Amino acid sequence: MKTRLLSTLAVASAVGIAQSASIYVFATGNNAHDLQVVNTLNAAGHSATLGQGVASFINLSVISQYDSVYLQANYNYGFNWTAVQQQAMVDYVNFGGGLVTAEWVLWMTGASGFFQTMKSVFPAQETASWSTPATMVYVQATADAKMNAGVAGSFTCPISSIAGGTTHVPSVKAGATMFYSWNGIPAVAGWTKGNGRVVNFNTVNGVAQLTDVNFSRLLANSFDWATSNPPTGPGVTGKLVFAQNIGANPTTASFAYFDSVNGIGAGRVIGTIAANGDFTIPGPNVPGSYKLYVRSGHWLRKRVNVVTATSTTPNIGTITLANGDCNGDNVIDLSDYTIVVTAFNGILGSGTYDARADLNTDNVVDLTDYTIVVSGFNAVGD
Ligand SMILES: [Ca+2]
Ligand SMILES: [Ca+2]
Repeated sequence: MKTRLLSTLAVASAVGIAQSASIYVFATGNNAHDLQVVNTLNAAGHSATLGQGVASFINLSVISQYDSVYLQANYNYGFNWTAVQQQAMVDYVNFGGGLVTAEWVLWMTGASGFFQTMKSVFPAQETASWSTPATMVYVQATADAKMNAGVAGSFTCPISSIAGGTTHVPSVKAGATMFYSWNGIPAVAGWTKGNGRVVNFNTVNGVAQLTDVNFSRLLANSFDWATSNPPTGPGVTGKLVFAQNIGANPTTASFAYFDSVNGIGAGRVIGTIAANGDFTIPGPNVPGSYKLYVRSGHWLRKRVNVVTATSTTPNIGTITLANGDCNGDNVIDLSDYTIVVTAFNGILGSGTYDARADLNTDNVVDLTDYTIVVSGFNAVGD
């Protein structure tokens, strides 16, 4: 672990990346492209993981363990997520996750009417207008230490085409920042939403672009920017109880602080959870009253009120998390029921076993797991 950490730091230091983000990369189905993306981000000092296909469901319990998500719709622009699934991504951002998008996300929003729930977190205006320029001249529009690090103030980049190449984003939304422009319109836009940050690119970010030294650095920088700096003040200590679990507990949970008065995000932490549920996490840099949201695995999110201190770490006691949210969208409903039924009688290592359905972690999906979903049916997390 130490060797890996040191080598990661050395790489990060060499290219000047301020922090190393853990990034969940949605798979496009084009392996050469996906590998190029992962390699590009890792070479810049990040830790990128190739995840599930972009058209399939968002598993919030998985992605909430990552600092940032890369949503690529370049090779697959015919799908839409349900409103509940989109809301899960909105929540992920509001609770501190970073989101970076490549085209055709804004185009799907503007031309196909997709992502109508999720678009509230996009800093760029959606559009149906596009073209296929062979190259684009990126011009720095707003100075930002993280976005600009190692990137020329103006550079010409070959633009990939995947059934087209570039959307003509009309403008950024009020409160958003245009970091780079192309012919005066937004090429890279970003803003802060809740505890999280979102960046929209107006291009498909294919292999030709990723082999350009300035563009590959800009894409890596966007994750550096989108990944919120975790708070470093004194936080809280406590114990998590994972309801109806008889096996090993999750080893991590995500915690997000929101100001209890104005509701503004005050930092997100991925905390380490001891085998007995004990945890100690850092807190907002300004001590005070906060709403603290906790979630982990297939347990619903829970909100508790906490008061952080100047130099001590108050014990907030026991937080019990409700079980049964197999697909991690913070609701226990028919989707979760179906996951359990589909995996029923599955034993660890057998064909039908699905860890998401093994709610009590005893390596078998049976009546106990079924009962957990049924008894919690229609429950919604905080
Ligand atoms: Ca669910
Ligand atoms: Ca079980």
